[in-house]
Amino acid sequence: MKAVFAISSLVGLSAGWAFVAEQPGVDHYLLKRQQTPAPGQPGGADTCPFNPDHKDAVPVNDKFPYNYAKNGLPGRGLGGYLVPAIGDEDHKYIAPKSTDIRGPCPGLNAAANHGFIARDGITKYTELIDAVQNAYNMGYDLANFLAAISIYIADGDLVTSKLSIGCDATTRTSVNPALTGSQPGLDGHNKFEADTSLTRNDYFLGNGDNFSFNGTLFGQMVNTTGGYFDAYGMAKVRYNRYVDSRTRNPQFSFGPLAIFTHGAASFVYEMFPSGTEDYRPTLANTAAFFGAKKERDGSWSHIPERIPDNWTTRATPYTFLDVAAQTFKLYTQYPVGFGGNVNGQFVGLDFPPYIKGGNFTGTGPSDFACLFYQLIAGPIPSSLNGIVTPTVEALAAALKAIDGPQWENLGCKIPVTK
Ligand code: HEM
Ligand SMILES: *[C@@H]1O[C@H](CO)[C@@H](O)[C@H](O)[C@H]1NC(C)=O
Ligand SMILES: *[C@@H]1O[C@H](CO)[C@@H](O)[C@H](O)[C@H]1NC(C)=O
Ligand SMILES: *[C@@H]1O[C@H](CO)[C@@H](O)[C@H](O)[C@H]1NC(C)=O
Ligand SMILES: *[C@@H]1O[C@H](CO)[C@@H](O)[C@H](O)[C@H]1NC(C)=O
Ligand SMILES: CC(=O)N[C@H]1CO[C@H](CO)[C@@H](O)[C@@H]1O
Repeated sequence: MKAVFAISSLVGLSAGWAFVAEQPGVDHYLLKRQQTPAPGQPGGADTCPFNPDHKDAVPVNDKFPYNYAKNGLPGRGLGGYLVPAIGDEDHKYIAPKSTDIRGPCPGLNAAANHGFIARDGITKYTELIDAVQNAYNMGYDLANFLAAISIYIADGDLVTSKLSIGCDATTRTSVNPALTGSQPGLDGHNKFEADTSLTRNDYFLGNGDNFSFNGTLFGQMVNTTGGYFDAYGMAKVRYNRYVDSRTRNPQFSFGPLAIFTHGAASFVYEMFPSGTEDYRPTLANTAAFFGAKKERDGSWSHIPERIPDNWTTRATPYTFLDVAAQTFKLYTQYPVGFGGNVNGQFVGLDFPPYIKGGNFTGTGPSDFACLFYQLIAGPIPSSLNGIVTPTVEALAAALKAIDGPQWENLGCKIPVTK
């Protein structure tokens, strides 16, 4: 009986962690999709830019305070200011050099091009949390959650707390590459980077390039939304991207973590719009953040991401619960199945109690909040330490980082054990 329990709880768990290693008795067909690029492939260590001259981002100061977020602590959360501030040379736009790393997140790429993140694209926990608060007025809780999940669990180093915002830069992020193994950075597929991204190819369909901007996909997004990227247009875009991947990608995988792609879609209309345009998600503004440049023939090419001129942040912080609410809003317009393609057939997965047979069973935004939380907080038996990634230490570090009273009133169906 005990053994059966152990195995079934592991199955539920591994459905959440697309990157659980092979375990006897575990139905792992959907779990092995995490891919490490082979030598020479995009995203891998040998093709990753190397900048020998790493300089940390310049912190905000009394003259140019932004949100006054420093040292990984909560800032003021008072938005509506110009970014970059007039006269702030440290945070002006500079195009990345060929030795600088950029990746799948337009928000972080733009932050690096403006020096809120180290310009070489190798950042660390505290710098990342400061950067998104100061540059975008992202809420501390959300900033912390995203930083924790990306650095501690998915793609970075537990000891140095360093993260590459793109390809594998293990030699610079890891405390000891021989011990930690490779740290794929944010490009790492099916860790935090997922299929069905707005403007990035699926890993499989793109021959392993899942992080470069794809102008055709941006063009589709423009067409679908009519160039006005609100919650209704973006819900349609998410749905189209899902259907396209599920239809064409034999390796299609949409696990619980993939719902973050819905969350990221909300950033387009919640984080990018400018107060100087009444917070309307316009084409010119959105294109600047994505680094999308319209060519004469109507196609979209890529230039470095930048914060548009005369741009002001959202007024109130964009919080974790805001993302859960927007994820719910996007998802419920076009509910889609969780799971993956196996031998030409879509197979739904279970992630109790929020996903059953591929169906999301939640009834409100807090269920998405709880699902997000459970992705970090789901207990992993310590006997599996070293077999599963993330390790128990990684989960513990992430849980510690995001822990706080904000979770207590959510009423999640599975209480989180601390
Ligand atoms: C700690 C903070 C952040 C982390 C770790 C992070 C990480 C990521 C990652 C890994 C992706 C790729 C997901 C996928 O496969 O689709 C992504 C996508 C995205 N992120 Fe971020 N991000 C952060 C903050 C931000 C901010 C502040 C913004 C906006 C100001 C932003 C906007 C976006 C958008 C729009 C996408 C979707 C891109 C696309 O699908 O083409 N992110 N982010
Ligand atoms: C961009 O996406 C389109 C649509 O999925 C695809 O046909 C095309 O091959 C992609 N382009 C590149 C350069 O990957
Ligand atoms: C967007 O619509 C225009 C006009 O109908 C069309 O020419 C173009 O090919 C479309 N772009 C994409 C990427 O579908
Ligand atoms: C910046 O935005 C403000 C407010 O909309 C506007 O009055 C001003 O003309 C803009 N300045 C520039 C240089 O675009
Ligand atoms: C979800 O539920 C519906 C019935 O409401 C069912 O037909 C479907 O197969 C389920 N699974 C997925 C992955 O959609
Ligand atoms: C199909 C596709 O997207 N191929 C691209 C894979 O990535 C490499 C390097 O980033 C490109 O050169 C290919 O065109």
